[in-house]
Amino acid sequence: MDAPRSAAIENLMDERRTFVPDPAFVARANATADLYAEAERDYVAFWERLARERISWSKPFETTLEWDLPFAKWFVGGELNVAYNCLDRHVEAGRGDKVAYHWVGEPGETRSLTYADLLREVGKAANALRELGVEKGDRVAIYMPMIPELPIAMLACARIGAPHTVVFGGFSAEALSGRINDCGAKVLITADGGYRRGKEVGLKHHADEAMASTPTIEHAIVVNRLGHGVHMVPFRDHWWHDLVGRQSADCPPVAVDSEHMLYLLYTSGTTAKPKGILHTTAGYLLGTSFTHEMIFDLKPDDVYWCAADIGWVTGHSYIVYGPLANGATGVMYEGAPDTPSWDRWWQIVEDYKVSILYMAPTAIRAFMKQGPQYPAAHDLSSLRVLGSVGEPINPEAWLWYHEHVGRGAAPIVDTWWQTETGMILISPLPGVTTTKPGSATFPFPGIKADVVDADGVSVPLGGGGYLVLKQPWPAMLRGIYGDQERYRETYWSRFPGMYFAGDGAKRDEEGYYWLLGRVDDVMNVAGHRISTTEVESALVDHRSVAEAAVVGVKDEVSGQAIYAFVILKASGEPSDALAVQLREHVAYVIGPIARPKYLMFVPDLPKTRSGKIMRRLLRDIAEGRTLGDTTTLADATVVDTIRENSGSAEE
Ligand code: 7RM
Repeated sequence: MDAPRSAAIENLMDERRTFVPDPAFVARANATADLYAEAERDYVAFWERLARERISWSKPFETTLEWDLPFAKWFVGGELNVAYNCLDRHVEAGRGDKVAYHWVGEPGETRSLTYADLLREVGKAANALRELGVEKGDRVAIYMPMIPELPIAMLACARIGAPHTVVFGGFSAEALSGRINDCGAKVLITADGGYRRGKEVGLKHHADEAMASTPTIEHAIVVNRLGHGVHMVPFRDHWWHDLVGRQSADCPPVAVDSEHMLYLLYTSGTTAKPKGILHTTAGYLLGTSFTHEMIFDLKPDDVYWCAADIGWVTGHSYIVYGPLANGATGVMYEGAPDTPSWDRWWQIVEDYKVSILYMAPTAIRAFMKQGPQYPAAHDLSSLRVLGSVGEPINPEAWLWYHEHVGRGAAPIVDTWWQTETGMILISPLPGVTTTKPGSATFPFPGIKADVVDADGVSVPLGGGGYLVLKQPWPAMLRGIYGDQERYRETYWSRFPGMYFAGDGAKRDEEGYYWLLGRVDDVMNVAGHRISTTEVESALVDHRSVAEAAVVGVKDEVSGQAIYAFVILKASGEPSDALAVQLREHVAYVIGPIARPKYLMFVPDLPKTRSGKIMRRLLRDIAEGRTLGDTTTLADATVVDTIRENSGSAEE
């Protein structure tokens, strides 16, 4: 049980089930093991070949990589346009009639847009931005629900070289104005509102409140989604259907430098002000499109559905830029998975014959909680690849996804990456990689990762530590907007010469990577550094548990003690006896040191809009403090409910 002193995080779980690729899948797979060998020989030459093959350049690049740590420039000297690569070239090649998006609104209406439709709408929106005085380099803020005008607005910006910053529709006026002011956006594109859980959610009044304190905003464009009118400020506000509606569809794409800023996406630091993560053009387009094609095994006739929100980086890279650059047919859904009922997603899969489905573990666990009868009631036989992103996926959730959604046949790709990395960096390649439930498996070809101890020394296989990246990659962030010192400090100072992602990880004896959660969340129990992920997975391993979150709370004896918050499956009944049983279950599965001292049954957990559990707030609750920053919390009522019950934890 005693770990060597250098162990940064202990390795407690031992998952031994493996899934070998199906030979029929292997025979048709896009990816082959050769990719690893090619990238290993010379990663710069590897990306150079791909950039020349995959991107349509207005001017070819001269130098593949200039690496002045921590600043990378990829494909130096090249010029291109992202919207051209995502739209025009497919239409020019005769694929204008192919559907780019099947869109489903929450109330039930549908729209399908072909590549030709999208090109036309993007051209008009780009001309509208031009009319409002937006020029290459000017920033545009976007605050919208999940409607087709959202990707259209992003591509319109890309077409004229105006970087966008998308702000989640669920964020407050204050969050919106803070981001607008940080980047000095000139125009805001928004909507009157959208639909969520059967209700109308207004956006324009938040946008108005934000614009009261954003001196740089000159104009707003407003999509009419709800249709019963909102206050419009004369000369500042314009209806999308008026302004965009009257434009010509012809808007020549503006060629920009490879390193031209494509967008900013703000990540909320826990304490400090949000960081504007800066992404540029060519490397990002290459990284997202190539990983999308390989990791999801995209074929021309696939129907691909990434069920994320576009306001999250997952939507930027894997709903908009990667899939469109690949000419994919995608599904886009506006609303919640439980509206009007828990089989909404499975109905969409059946209706559109979705073949590739990409979602977050939080959604998988929510479906698990409801029970397998919902997916079982639908024809899901079209599904052939399943993806997971956003958090570690517990082995039990992985197996549930495999069995009840993938019918035991579709390979699962557990994809690790971040807003900062732009593209997936650790993932299986379907048809190549033997998977293990709960492991993101191996770094993508061309990616050099490692697990190091507190001194930055590589931890031998079988041990846990800090996940780092040791080589630049094309879609990496180019910095934090307006604060390159903070960029250096945040990502490159903990381990000199390495990018530190903030995540813990371990590798097993075969070199498989297992993500262990944020290192800030690691618990220290009597000198043992225990990851939240492993204890949570041990809880979810119990047949009654759908989801769990654990945190370390101050303890006089052990320094910290483990406090578990548990959501039961619909079939489970909370009881003192079950609480005891669950704590023993953890001790049995991974060892007595990890047995939670406290356990509380909860109906829900505090999460961000992208579904990540906010353990920081759970710590505040468990230790009886007032709550810290809650601006990114998806549903504020959840913490109140937990707080009211927190006196009743089992000990
Ligand atoms: C894509 C995204 C990044 C953080 C990251 C991790 C966690 C994401 C996985 C994962 C384990 C995964 N961008 N994370 N994917 N942990 N396995 N497959 O989520 O910027 O919003 O978050 O999310 O902690 O650092 S993000």
